[in-house]
Amino acid sequence: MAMANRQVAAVLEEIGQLLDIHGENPYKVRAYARAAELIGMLDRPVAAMDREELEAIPGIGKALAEKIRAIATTGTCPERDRLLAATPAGLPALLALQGVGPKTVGRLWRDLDIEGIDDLEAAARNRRLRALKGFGPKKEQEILRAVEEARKGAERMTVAEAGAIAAAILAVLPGEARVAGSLRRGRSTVGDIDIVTTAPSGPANLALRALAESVVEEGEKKTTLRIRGRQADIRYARTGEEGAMLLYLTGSKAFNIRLREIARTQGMRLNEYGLTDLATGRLSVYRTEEEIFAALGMAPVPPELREDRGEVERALRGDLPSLVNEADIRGDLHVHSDWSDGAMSLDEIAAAGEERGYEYVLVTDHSASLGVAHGLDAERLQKQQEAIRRVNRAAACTLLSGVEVDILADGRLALPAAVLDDCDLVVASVHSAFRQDADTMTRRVIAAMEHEQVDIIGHPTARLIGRRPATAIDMARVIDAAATTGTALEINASPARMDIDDIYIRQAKKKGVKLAIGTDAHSAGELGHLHYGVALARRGWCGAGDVLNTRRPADLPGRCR
Ligand code: DGT
Ligand code: CA
Ligand code: CA
Ligand code: ZN
Repeated sequence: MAMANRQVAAVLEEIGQLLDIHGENPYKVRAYARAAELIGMLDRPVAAMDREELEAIPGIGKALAEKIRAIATTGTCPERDRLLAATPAGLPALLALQGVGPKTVGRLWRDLDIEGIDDLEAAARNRRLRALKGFGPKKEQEILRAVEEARKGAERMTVAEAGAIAAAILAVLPGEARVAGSLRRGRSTVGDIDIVTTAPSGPANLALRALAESVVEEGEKKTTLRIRGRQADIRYARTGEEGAMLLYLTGSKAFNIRLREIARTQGMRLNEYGLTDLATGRLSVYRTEEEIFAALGMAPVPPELREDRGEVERALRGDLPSLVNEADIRGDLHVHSDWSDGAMSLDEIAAAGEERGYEYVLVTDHSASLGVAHGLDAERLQKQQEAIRRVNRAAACTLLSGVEVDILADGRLALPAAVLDDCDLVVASVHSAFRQDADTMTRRVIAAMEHEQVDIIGHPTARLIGRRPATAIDMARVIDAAATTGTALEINASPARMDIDDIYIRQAKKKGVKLAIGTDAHSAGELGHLHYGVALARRGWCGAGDVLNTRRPADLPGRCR
């Protein structure tokens, strides 16, 4: 898997910080920081450069070039693996705290045995930090505030992080296991990970103990772990009886409560073990959720709909909406190439699209303006369009030529209308001046929609999960304007964005606004994030007809015809 430059840069920066934590030579530390900076600024993807080309970059020597090669192809290198193995798992997370750098983390570790955020909080509360030179009561207070802030920010994780932890747990469980909870329901963020397994609890608990950072609670029915700074609940069920447990642990809580009421009205009690007939006291157990829905006289409710937002009544009537499926998707509508900040060449995008069975991929590189590295100006966009035509002569997956044009602070677009006219489809996004007040931001985006050339608004709220809040944009007004201007709204499927969220998707759908799923992929692997966007569309009750990606190229809006 080829890594994008920014990913390689992040790993180099991480190595530099780890070295710094370990109190290594400052020159060595600085060399990594500088290499990260250099690679972040490069035009060409390092994944496509050989060792000699890398060594030709001033500031990158033989040893660094070798590591960069390893990182670009595998995501890591022996030096990083060695450092990570020598560092307590909870230590790097301290770097995220306001006012705490690598040198401080190193001293906290060596002098006070602090190995993570819990240790740090306890030490600050017990006034042990002031034992360190340069630390006083005021600094202790600052640290406590930073810990509190970090806990708030880190409360919910991205679906990618949750998915990776869930996969690690599934891999060690000695038996069948299913993901449940909000992760299975396809929510845009996940609080904790929930898993149902029919594995025997004894051996399973042994395996989990070896995997986890710590075990919060361990039992024959339920085990709770801390793993990679997150929490996971594992529930044990007997083979052949796991349907009720999966239904219960998938939730949501509101859905479960409604379902229990439905069971009550039919003279039954529903819990995580099955359905009990209240008249006879007899418990019936189920292997699948479908059997339980059937026993309640309901159509099976897809996990994405289980929020008690009207789906229970629809399921009882047997007329649940038919939802868009991943198989309906014909292409990706937001992908970056190495013409701006992506890692893939146009050929590689076409090949990756073909591999995924797509009919098309919309190439949407950044426009040139402040804030985005290596954006396209009018001239390079035209050149790219020519290049796309050349690629399309041979490719099975058609590249549509688009652009992700910046919506400037005053609502103007960063490229002239005449240039946008030559694009198949135009995505317009906010990448600057995120703190405008609600009215200014809302008018700004609506002004962009009023441009005849704009087909899709990219990541409408501009949030970055856990890092940047949504802008103050008034989505109700934006949705109305999307309906009147015929502009589609993006469902950005990048786990870091998940923008717009399910509630807005449903509002948009109700008003007849079309949704465009885009992965915002900067590398081939990220094209696989599409399913997160499909899950969001399903959570917004979208059918295939509501989603542009289900259309053939000739039926897309813009100038694709
Ligand atoms: P999260 O973790 O905040 O992203 O959201 P969930 O939905 O995964 O919630 P979680 O982990 O607290 O609980 C998992 C499922 O367990 C939840 O979706 C439904 C069920 N559940 C939890 N608490 C209750 C409850 O008080 N009553 C009922 N009926 N079910 C519950
Ligand atoms: Ca959960
Ligand atoms: Ca849970
Ligand atoms: Zn963007």
